[in-house]
Amino acid sequence: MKERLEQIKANAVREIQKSDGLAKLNDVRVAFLGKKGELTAVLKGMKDVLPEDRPMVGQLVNETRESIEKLIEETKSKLEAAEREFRMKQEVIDVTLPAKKNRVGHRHPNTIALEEVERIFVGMGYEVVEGPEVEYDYYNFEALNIPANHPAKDEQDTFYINDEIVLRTQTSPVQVREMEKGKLPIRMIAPGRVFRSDEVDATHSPSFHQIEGLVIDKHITFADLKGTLAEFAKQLFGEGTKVKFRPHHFPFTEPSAEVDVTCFKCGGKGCRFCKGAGWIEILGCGMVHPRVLKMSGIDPEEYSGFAFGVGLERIALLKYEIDDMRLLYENDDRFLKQF
Ligand code: 2NM
Repeated sequence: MKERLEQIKANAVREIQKSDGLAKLNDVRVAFLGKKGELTAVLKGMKDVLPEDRPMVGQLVNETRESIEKLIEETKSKLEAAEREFRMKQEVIDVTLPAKKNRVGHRHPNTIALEEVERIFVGMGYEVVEGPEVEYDYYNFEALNIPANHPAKDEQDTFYINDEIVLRTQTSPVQVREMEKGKLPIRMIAPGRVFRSDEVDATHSPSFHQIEGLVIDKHITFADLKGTLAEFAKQLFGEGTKVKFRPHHFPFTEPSAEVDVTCFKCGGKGCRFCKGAGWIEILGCGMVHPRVLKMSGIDPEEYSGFAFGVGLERIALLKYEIDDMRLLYENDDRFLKQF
C-alpha cells in the first residue's frame, strides 16, 4: 500500500511539473485528487485493508493528498505569475494617455427651433397635434382643395406609395383629421416631417419639417391672423420685429398671403443677411377656404378660421445663421454643439 501511494505521488509530481499552463494543471488535479481520481480510488479500497492497519493507511493517504495539493498550489502560483508577466509584455498600456472623454449630446438646431415655436403657440393656448407621415391622397390633397391636375400632385414632386397613398407633402392633413372630429373651436399646431421629391442643395431636401397652425371658431377674421403672426414674429425674432403680408395663392386658403419679417440683423435697413431687402420671407398663411371647411364637415356660414405653414429648417437656418441646410442633416456634433 505504501509503495502504491509513493508511486501515485511520484506520478503526480511528474505530471505537475510537466504542466505548462493553468488548464493543464487543473486536469492533473482532477486526475489525482478528483472524485474519480487515483487517490480517491485508494480511499475507496480501505475496506480491503486490515482493520488494525486502517489508521496508518488513512494517515498515509492524507499525507500524500496534502503534499500533492501543496505542490499544485505552488505550481499554480508560479504559472499565474508567468502568465501575468507574459500578458504584461504583450499588452502595451500607456498610462499617460488622456482618459476617454464621455461626450454629452446636444439638442439639434431643428429641435431647439421647434421647442421655441411650440412654446410661443402653447403660450397662446394652442394644442400640439401630430399625425401620420404616410397619408391618404385624400387628406394630403383632395380635402385641402388641391385638384387632381394640380402641379403639386405630380410624381416629380410627391413620393407616391400607390394611387391612394403618399408621403405627406405638408402637415395640413393633420389639421383635416382634426377638423373631421368635429370638436370646435380648434386652436392647434401640427409639427412634423414632410416629404417632397426635391434634389438636395443648400436650401432643399427631400425630407424636411413643417409646422402648420390652424384656428377655427366663430368670427375669426384676417385681423386675428395678422395679430397672431405679428406676436409670433416678435417672440421668435425680437420685440422690434415687424410683419408684412403680401398677397399670394394657396388652394386651401382664400385670401392667402406670404409673410415677411423685418431683418433681425439690420432691423430693416438692408444688409448682407437679408440681401439688402430689409425683409425676410418666413411663412405662408390665409383664411381657410370655405370648401375645405365644408369637406371636413364644418359649416362655413357659422365658422371661419385661419391657417399658416412655416418651414422648421428655414427658421433654424435663419435664427442660427446657418447658410447650408445640408449641415442640419450631417449630424456632426462639432457643428451641432454650437447652438
Ligand atoms: C400653409 C399656408 C397656408 C394650411 C391650411 C390648412 C388647413 F388644413 F386648414 F387647410 N393647414 N395649413 C396652410 C395655409 C398652410 O403653408 C405654407
